Amino acid sequence: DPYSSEPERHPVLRINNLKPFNAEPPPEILSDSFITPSAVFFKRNHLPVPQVDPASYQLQVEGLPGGVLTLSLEELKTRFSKHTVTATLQCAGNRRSEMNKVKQVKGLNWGIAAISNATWGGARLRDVLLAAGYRPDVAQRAFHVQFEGLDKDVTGTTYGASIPLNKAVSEEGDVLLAYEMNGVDLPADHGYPVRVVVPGTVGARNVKWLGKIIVSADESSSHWQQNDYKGFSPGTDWDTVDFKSAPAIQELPSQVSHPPHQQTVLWLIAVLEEVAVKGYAWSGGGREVVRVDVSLDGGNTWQVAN
Ligand code: MTE
Ligand code: MO
Repeated sequence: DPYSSEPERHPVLRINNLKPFNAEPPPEILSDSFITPSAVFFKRNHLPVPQVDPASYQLQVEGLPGGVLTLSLEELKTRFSKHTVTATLQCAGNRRSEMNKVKQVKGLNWGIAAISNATWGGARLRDVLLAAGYRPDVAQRAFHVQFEGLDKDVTGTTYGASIPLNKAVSEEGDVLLAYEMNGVDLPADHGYPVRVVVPGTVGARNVKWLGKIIVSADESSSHWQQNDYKGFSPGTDWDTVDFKSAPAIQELPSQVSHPPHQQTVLWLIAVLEEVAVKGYAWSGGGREVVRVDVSLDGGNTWQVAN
């Protein structure tokens, strides 16, 4: 059983699938604390959790004029300054159970909590690419930065994804090669010892258990970049879908568009005549939430929350 050495998980997690492990916290936890404790942070694995020895761990960086750069964990931690970024991670499938009520779709039946916040600490991808020989003229032939995980399926194929080179090298992009989550080493489920954190970008590109970085003219050829995590018109179905016709999701599109590019999930706690409204608001692409509108009559009238 490739899943025989999976880490222990917090019993409060709501399990969506056991092998591979997929689970979300009870939604109340999200409003109880802005930072989601790592033990209950949602977990989305496509494959068994790999066991990585930190002493022999190597990160390879390929595709730049400097040739292949190989970094140990120690080198990643000491050669590059440590940055911390607080960022929300959301799975593209978050709230699929609501989508399923409108039209049945494939994929894990997530509730509203396949989304969590953490403070991530690590080296900037930008700094590592510069050390590997990135120069602005590279951008004339390479457009993507591919990531390969160390998690493998039975055929040996690893999880992979890519992001645009622009995002990877942007000073405001805040893309991290994170080795810390909420102040301590990454937990096994979240990519120990190193994962990519791409703030504002769909969860799928935040590759865990990072083994290789490839700067390339092409997007990742992985199944999850090419034949999954894409958006289509409602008339499209699985028998006729042409995956090549749609771009890979990067910034996550809103799933409920009131207003566009934002989504708000609220739950109610009624105490006598007073109603406390709790919930979360999220905005993709690293943009801020500008307003939260609340309707208590099914959307006829709205009030702006303070
Ligand atoms: N990275 C690897 N190596 N393997 C994976 O299965 N899943 C991706 C992404 N990175 C995945 C991965 C998906 S779809 C999501 S939503 C996030 O990791 C989930 O990150 P988390 O488990 O830390 O919440
Ligand atoms: Mo995801």
